[in-house]
Amino acid sequence: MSTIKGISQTEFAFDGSGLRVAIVHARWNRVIIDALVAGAVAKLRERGVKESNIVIQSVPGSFELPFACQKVIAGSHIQMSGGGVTDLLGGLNLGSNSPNPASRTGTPAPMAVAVPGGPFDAVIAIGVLIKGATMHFEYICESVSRALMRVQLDTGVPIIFGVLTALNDDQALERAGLGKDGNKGHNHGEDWGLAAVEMANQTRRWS
Ligand code: DLZ
Repeated sequence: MSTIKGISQTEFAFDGSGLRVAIVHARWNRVIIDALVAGAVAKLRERGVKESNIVIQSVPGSFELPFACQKVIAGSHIQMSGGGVTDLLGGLNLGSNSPNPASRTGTPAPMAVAVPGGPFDAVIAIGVLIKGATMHFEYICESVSRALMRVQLDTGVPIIFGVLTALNDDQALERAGLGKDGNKGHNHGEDWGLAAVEMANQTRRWS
């Protein structure tokens, strides 16, 4: 079925089994962030990305996303011992299927060890910016979107733009599938997971 808004499905289901994907997310507006990250991870898994090849890094706010993406692409990251989806700071609520117990309980991830990892095929940058009373929102939206574009063009690694720029809480909740009053909305994190697998595959073809 075609839609007016939102991502339309490709005829081809891209394979994620050979891919390595990083998710870099802000911690502002955490409930919404957690839902978006969980949506992205669910689609990555569905497309066959191995849990050990999904690395999650958090940063304080959306403003920090471009710098962190650049560093993550450059290869500086830490991986949880024990395998599973790697949540570097722990505390991320990925639901009852999360292989990392620390993620479910909200306690810090134990035994974080630095390991060299292979290059990332795609990075998903996730943030939730909600307009306030000042111009802060406009400045961050503008600079973050431009900088994420620059990082992907400079590095050649596709960055999926998972930054919600909402005018109010309800807009952001709806776009994370957490809408109220019978309108749950749609979790855009799922689209970002699919977009990462597609762009990673296409980048290999185009390179
Ligand atoms: C300061 C700030 C404000 C007011 N609002 C948000 C927001 O809605 N979403 C978000 O991700 N981050 C916000 N921040 C934090 C900034 O992104 C950044 O972390 C700080 O200014 C420190 O550089």
